[in-house]
Amino acid sequence: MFVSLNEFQQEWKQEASLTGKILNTLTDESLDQSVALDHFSLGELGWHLSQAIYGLFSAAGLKFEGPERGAGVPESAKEIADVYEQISSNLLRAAGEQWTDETLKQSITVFGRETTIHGIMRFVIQHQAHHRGQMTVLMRQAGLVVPGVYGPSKEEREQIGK
Ligand code: NI
Repeated sequence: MFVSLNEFQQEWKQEASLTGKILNTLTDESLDQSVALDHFSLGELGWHLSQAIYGLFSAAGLKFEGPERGAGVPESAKEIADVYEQISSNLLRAAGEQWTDETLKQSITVFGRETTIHGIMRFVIQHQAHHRGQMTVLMRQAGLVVPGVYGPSKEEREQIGK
């Protein structure tokens, strides 16, 4: 549970930089990689992270600029990474301006589910980590070198072992 806004902002910065590591490793050619035809592709998952940040925090009452309305998944990996970085910093700024430590305890209903502002913060972080995990598998299938997230990746471990 986040008891202070600063605590969330610090954790978000760390998590966003981990997500940035993943998104900045994607290539345009890798975006179509998926486990099976009717599953999310790597590009869709990357784009979904920005949409989820915007969708969930907007539903929680935060006013900030998100991805363009109705915009489809960009064909450029760089654009997916750039939009994520922009939305992530918009989120941090808006939360700092519009919310206080007190706000975090407010009860809210988001998509029919009763929660609190701090509950949404935790949910968005966990949701993002969940999809990042899926993405690293698809990245390996696409032949990309996977960066470590909460610990070294296979490639990084091999590098250390040398
Ligand atoms: Ni999701």
